Amino acid sequence: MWKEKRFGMFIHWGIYSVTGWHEQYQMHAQIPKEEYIKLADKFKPLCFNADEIVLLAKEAGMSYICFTAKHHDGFCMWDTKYTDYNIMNTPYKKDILKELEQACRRHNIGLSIYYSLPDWHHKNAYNPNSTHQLPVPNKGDEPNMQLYIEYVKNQITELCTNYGEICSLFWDIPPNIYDASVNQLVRTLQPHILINNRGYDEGDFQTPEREIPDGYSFKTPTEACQSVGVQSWGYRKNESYYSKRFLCQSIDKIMCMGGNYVINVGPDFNGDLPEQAVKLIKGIGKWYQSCKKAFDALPATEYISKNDCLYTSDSNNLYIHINHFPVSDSLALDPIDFLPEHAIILNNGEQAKCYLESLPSLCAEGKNKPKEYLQIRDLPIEKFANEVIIIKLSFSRNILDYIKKLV
Ligand code: JFZ
Repeated sequence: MWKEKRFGMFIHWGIYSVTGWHEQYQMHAQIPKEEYIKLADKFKPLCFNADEIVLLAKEAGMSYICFTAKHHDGFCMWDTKYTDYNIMNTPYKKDILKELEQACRRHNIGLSIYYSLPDWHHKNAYNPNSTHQLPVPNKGDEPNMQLYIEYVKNQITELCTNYGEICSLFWDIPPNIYDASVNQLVRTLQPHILINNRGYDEGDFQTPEREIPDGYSFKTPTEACQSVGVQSWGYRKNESYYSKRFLCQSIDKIMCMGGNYVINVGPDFNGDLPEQAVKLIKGIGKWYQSCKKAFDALPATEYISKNDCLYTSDSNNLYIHINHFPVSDSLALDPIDFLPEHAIILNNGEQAKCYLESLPSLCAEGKNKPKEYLQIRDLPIEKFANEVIIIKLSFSRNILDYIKKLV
């Protein structure tokens, strides 16, 4: 189940989108709580169309979305009975989580929920042992972790009861308090759920963020997350966007290591996604869809660290990922000394041109006679300068076993 859900869409959306600055506006701009809550009276995203967003994810080859039910500001994007500070008390007056959930069911997309443990609104939530806290508690706050955990449990019970099957739970910001009863509750309500490691215990999977880790493969189940925006996860009016090439490289690296990946977008105050975000998701999606099979294969870079490329493999197939900046239009694939039966550039489905060639660069000053190795030439590096080129080579035997014997 986890292995199949490779690629997802993270959605950061809350009343902070009205400011168009950052999802942590309240804390960074030091807005007093009484002021900040007025954003709720302005939240009326009439252009929001859950189907449109879910279909965008689906067209990009994603199999789930992860939605911020509650971010650090404490505002709840669902119909909760445990606080009035929720979506039903805005001019919009509709349960946005419900709308997304129904769209997910219509289009067969999984639903995952993000829930922030820092809460800048709830009077018991201030936690000096954690990060992402207000510099000082709000006036009148009564910090009390026991009472706050009760609140979290009540809300999580709603989220795990009223919205059908939840594929994963993304706690945010470790509270540095150990309390296994919280995830136990989640698991009784949602027996198939997977829980990340940012909650009250270690959970099921790790969540590296905005980072491209070293190594060949992850040793624990991993879901990496990354936003299309450099500055913010929530809607930002003057956002700087990552390049398509950078995002493709990041997705490629994480997936070659066997991880899942969620890429984030932030709808604006009208409920629309920024044009550049949509363009990026569509571009990345097209690339991902054509290259998908390379990610269903297993990590193999460890066995063939040649040419700076990344590798994945399933029995007779070897996928070569030109994840680095392509300095030339050819690839020497020594020690492979025979031709594949098929060679396809997944990006456009065209044949890759394979030759057996002796290469001067592989000769050691007349010590060895030139031997012939597999060489791929004329790669479309200009055409796909904004993506990672992935080549599928199909052989008549198990290619990893063979290579392991050669080296
Ligand atoms: C958190 C939030 O503060 C942020 O607004 C966003 O929601 C993001 C997905 O998660 O930010 C983090 C959380 C963890 C790390 C860094 C930023 N971390 O583990 O390095």
